[in-house]
Amino acid sequence: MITLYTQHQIRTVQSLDSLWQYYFPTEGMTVSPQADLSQLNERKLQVPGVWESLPEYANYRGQALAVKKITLTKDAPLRIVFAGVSHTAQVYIDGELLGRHHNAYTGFAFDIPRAKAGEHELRVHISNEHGEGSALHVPNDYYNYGGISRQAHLHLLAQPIYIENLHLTPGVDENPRKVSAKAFVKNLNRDSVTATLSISVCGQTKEAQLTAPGNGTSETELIFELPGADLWEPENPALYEFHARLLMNGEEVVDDLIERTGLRTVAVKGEQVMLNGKPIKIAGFNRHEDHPDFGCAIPVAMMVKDIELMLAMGANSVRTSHYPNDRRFLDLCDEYGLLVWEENHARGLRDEKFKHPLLQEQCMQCNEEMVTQHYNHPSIILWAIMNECMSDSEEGRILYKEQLDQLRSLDQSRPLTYATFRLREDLCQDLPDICSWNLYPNWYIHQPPAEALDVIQEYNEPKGMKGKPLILSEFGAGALYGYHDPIRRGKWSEERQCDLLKELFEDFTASSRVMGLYVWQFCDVRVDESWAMSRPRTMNNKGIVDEYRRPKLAFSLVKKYFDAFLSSP
Ligand code: ADA
Repeated sequence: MITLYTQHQIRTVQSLDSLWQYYFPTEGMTVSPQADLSQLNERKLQVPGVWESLPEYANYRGQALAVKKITLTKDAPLRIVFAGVSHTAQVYIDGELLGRHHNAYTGFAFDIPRAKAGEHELRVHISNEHGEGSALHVPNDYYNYGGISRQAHLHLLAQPIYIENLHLTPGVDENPRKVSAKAFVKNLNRDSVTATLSISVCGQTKEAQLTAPGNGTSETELIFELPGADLWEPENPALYEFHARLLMNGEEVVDDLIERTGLRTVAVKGEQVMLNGKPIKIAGFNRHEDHPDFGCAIPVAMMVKDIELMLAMGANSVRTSHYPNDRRFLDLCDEYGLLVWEENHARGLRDEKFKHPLLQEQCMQCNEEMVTQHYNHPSIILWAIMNECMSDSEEGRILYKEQLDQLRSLDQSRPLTYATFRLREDLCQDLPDICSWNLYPNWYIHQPPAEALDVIQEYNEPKGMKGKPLILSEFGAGALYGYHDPIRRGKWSEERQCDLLKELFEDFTASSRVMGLYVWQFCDVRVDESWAMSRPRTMNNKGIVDEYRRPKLAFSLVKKYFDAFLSSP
């Protein structure tokens, strides 16, 4: 999908990031994709962007049409790429349906093998509704925005055959400087096509002949050894661009794709996570993609600010709670050397929500798109699924196992985990490579943090956690920015948040069993109105900075404990 670095020098790519015309229904919350636009409320909205940025649509949950005129100067095969539409899209060109996509947090694309020169209307029907069509986008402790929330591009292809993806896997023969480069070439022709794949990196070029089946995809692997290359590690996040080219008749370059990665290996060894063969400790934040001015469509400059603030607090990692993130944020993590826990889109789906008939299908699709699109980011050191869903039921175990097996089939180079809070009832601890727990002692329940940790070990070491790395994937407390209560130190005061975090850090960092810590959460975020009674301001206020990234008192406390934890053996 769409990145911060240039992915094509041969293929022509046009950004569609600009003001689009949005059309909202005058009443109710439905609008037909073929609606007469003159009967609708027309507004301008930037892409990427969300309609909640428009004052009159700040609370709008419904449907809208986003329209963009495009002009092609010649007949050409066309690929229309969306890095994310929140949360359900139907894409039309000149009134013809190209396809649908569900889920705000993964990208998608549609191919038009022979688009005609001239002006065309691109029309996207968008819904951010809650309803039976979505098992994952439900009223939740974060907000489901509406709009073309990530970038959009037009790809003008030279031929109806192109390099769809290039997966780079360091660690061949357990050598991080030995890299598998696997190219996926998609053929839009009816008949099979033979071509030459050429891949260059660090002055080396290798080629292979391939035959792409008609209306199908071929997979071609080349192996590179880069003996003089730097490894990717937080202290030196060295990155390398692999330039793949597709040649016809052995000489005419018809397409290209540049993918970037870092040479590193990640593995689990006993209770440790190993990066390039060395044990690491993890200290970081849970971060939602959320901002009061931009919703989930956070500009890159804001992403940079978030990373700088996390680093200023001594973090070396970020958890993409609770969905795959924008590739540009992952690019920044690659460049900063910030380790990433990336997870699929599922939060707190239990009981009736977990039984939703579309749950597994929508999770499996999200898993496939997450891994396929984010595969090359060296900063992603682990994949996760199903935050606080039903890992405490036999039915749930079946779905957890199916999803973890799916991830292992897609990527053998990263360990897997899931975050649970079912201290005594979890039934899946034998399934992941790493065991991860969300704990809120002394916030939701009165319990000494050390006791919670003891319960986790007592009940779960015998059930599969023994001998695996242990991450505390969430812990924290709430505070309203600017609410000070230095004497009583009542709940929601910044002082109380400091007191509770101090207790949590003291107990959790005292345990040599814990190799990873993620504070819940980096910044305050908007939540669904249905959560308002337990969420002052209709916000989740457990941020260490508020929604405008203004630091609370706990900012320096977190830094103190992160620094101590990461510098201790
Ligand atoms: C859970 C959940 C988070 C958030 C947190 C909280 O652990 O995973 O998304 O809701 O609790 O603030 O209570």
